Amino acid sequence: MAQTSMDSLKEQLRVYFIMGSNNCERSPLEVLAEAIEGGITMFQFREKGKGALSKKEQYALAKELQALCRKHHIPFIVNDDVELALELDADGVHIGQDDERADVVRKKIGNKILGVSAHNLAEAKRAIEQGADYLGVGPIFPTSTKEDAKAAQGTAVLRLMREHGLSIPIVGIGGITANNAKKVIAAGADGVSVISAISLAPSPKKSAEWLARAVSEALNE
Ligand code: 3NM
Repeated sequence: MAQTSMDSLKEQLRVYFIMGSNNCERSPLEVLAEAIEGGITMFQFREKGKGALSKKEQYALAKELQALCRKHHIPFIVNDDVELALELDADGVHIGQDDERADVVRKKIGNKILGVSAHNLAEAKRAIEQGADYLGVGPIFPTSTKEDAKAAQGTAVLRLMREHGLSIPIVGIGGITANNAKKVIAAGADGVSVISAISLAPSPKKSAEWLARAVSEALNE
């Protein structure tokens, strides 16, 4: 990836909001609209786990959320489902270690954004070799949002990746809030990705604002 596009991806990853209908207690569209008002910089549609919508309902919701993102120039990324991402002409796809290999997905999506979850240095290096544009690294802190999440590993994993010279854009994930976001950036991440800190917040707008402020302060420290 060219340096300029890597730099702009790093900016887009500052406050990366991830959500599916089952992460919200009210209308996902309202939650996303408020999160956008508060300053999120990227959005991932992740309809997974208990209470997830049927394929048909997923498509309809994804279409609406994507339209909102487009209106506000927020990149719209689809979790796991490469076919859905292509059908919607999404801006990118995010895959985990149990999904198709990153190089296979890269061939299918061309130059769309490709994010890969990596839990350790070896996974990170392999994802980069296979064509990832950015990495989601976690869980940094304990999370109850992902049923099969691994044990929290703290910010040390981010430092380790930077110490080994990995310059790819990285977001931390797992249990991140406005109160601990600075630690994630200080350890080497370019941004934070969150589900519940925004989706379940009394005010998604305020929560997004606080996260954006914490990230921007930490980047300037
Ligand atoms: N992936 P919350 S942790 C989707 O470690 C996801 O790869 C993780 O939710 C990983 O911000 C996680 O509510 C859940 O803790 C993040």
